[in-house]
Amino acid sequence: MDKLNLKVIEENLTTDKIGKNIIYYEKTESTNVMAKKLASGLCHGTVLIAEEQSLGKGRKDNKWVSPPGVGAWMSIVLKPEIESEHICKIPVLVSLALQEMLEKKYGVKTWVKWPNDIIINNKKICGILTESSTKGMLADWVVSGIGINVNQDQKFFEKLPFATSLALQKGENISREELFCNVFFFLEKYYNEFIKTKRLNIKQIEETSILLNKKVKIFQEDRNIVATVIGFKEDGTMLVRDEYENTLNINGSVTVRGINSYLD
Ligand code: BT5
Repeated sequence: MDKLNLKVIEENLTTDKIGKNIIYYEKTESTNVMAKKLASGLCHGTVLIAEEQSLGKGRKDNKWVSPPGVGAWMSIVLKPEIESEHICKIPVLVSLALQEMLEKKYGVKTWVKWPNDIIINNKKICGILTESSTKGMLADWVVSGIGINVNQDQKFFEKLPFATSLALQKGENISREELFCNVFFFLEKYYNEFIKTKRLNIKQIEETSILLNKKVKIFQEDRNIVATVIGFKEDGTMLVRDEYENTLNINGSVTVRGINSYLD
């Protein structure tokens, strides 16, 4: 098995905070579960990395398949000094950072499937699971869980036909150490900017969205709707127009699918 070389990550790190402190597990249930347990005692920018997760988590009760040696399974502990109302912007910010990182560093055309997937060639390459805790009106900590499929081969995706890995897309194996350093760099860049302005770049969200102007199915807790995506808002929500011409504001707790399949 290809094992991560933490020394290589340390030597190539170009960030101030994110990734300076790494907690490494050969195998753990879920880096998000561990990060949430430990978050209060950890400093901003600490990253928990697992070679393998036995119970990797997606949103709600979804599972994230996380075999050893081929993925980038990580949880980043953030300690933003912001009012809790801004927390919901962080998953959007993380998706923008990862989208730009993949395009700039790996030359692959990528899209964001709001609110938490990164897409290449209509397939999911990365999922994001953000969990947080507040103290009064303020954020206490935010854990950004990121799963990137890096070096899995085609066989792995027989059971996940709507997903892919970076290696399959590039036609070559990818250095996971370099990828971690790239993730940390882009995340820190976006995070620092966000902390100054507390704003999201709507133009960028719309330009990188694979959903804009698409007719989609939206699965909410209490109902499902069919609607066309017409834009995104400064608070990280999505604007849609439903079949009755009502404009609705959708928050990130939903699942969005194409009319017939994952995307189409
Ligand atoms: C997500 O959830 O996409 C968030 C995934 C976050 C995973 C990271 S890994 C590090 C950290 N620790 C954790 O325990 N989790 C985070 P969701 O939108 O609910 O998508 C989950 C769905 O994606 C599943 O129901 C499957 O259909 C599919 N899936 C599972 N494993 C996958 C994989 N490796 N690649 C692509 N799709 C996958």
